Amino acid sequence: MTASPIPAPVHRIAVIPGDGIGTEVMPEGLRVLEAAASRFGLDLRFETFDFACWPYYERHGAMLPPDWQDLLGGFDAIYFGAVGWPEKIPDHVSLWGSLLQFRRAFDQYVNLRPARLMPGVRSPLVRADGTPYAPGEIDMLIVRENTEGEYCSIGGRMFEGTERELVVQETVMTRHGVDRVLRFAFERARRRRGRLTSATKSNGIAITMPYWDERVRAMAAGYPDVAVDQYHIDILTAHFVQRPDRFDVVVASNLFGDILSDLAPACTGTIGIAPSANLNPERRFPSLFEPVHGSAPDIAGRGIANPIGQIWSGALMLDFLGHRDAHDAIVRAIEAALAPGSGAPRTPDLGGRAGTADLGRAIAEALRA
Ligand code: GGG
Repeated sequence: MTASPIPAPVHRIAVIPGDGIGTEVMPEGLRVLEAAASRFGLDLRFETFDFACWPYYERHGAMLPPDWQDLLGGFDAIYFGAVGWPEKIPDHVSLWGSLLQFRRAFDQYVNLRPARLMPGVRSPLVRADGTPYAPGEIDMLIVRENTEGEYCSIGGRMFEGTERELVVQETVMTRHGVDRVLRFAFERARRRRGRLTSATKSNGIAITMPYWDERVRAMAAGYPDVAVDQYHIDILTAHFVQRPDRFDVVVASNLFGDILSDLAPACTGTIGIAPSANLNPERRFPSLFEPVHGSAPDIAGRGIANPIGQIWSGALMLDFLGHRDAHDAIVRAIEAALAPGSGAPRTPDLGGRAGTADLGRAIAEALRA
């Protein structure tokens, strides 16, 4: 008797392209995920939703339907493009009406944002002696706290339109919230090169930030194998530019993590390739995977956006779903397409003139090869 093959586990994935170039890079992300599914025998079931974008807002007066939590809560993962179309909706309305709701409701408290200098991509930075960085020499992982901190939206306005106009907004840090993201970052540092850098501004923001610093020191006691640096955010941004190769895992609050995770991929050539994973590490809720870049209204509609941030985010999603081999193969396919002399098309941010779909197709082909 021959044993029947064990069926691949089904992964249900909610697809939300969103706004602007999100709708252009998403098809390339899906193209590569489908190529990975066929190569590794994965059963990925995609369902696309048309909310979390300005056309939906124009029709319904809200970014999301009232039952969005029920709709999305049963998926294994959410694959997201970009949100924001300031010409139509104020950015804080679109962001708070969609992405930030997902992060909070699904307790995606870790935002993981790798930045690595890839072969064939030129860093705008050079060493003090003028030599360029080689591929892999800049390789950091930004761990951004993703559900509290400066993004709490607690506050308000008074006496609007008068001379007494007043606005106030709070930062909230909880011991539970800070410790869990720090623990995640220390664990990652232990599995990488054993160095963790923490960013605050505790001389100026003298209540919440020293608290974060204290929790870093308390957590460090349990990780004697991890070397810890603590910097003020201002000088840290200077070090990112002057010595980006010094950093391994960098952990920061919601706002500082957001800023550093745009700066880090800029140090590695282009934000167009930067991926991110909004994780609920306990897997009680779906995690969300999206490029670091936003909807980029300045280039939207021209078909020239770099799809690699979206594609690499798909690789992070497969890794989180238990398919490390598929993740590694996608990253290798990205590297093969980018490699000097590969002949693969390059989008304008990479110095070429190719379109989004040209590069997406080249990566899908490299994955099949
Ligand atoms: N794909 C990411 C995206 O659309 N980002 C828009 C944005 O402004 N995000 C701010 C944030 O991540 O806090």
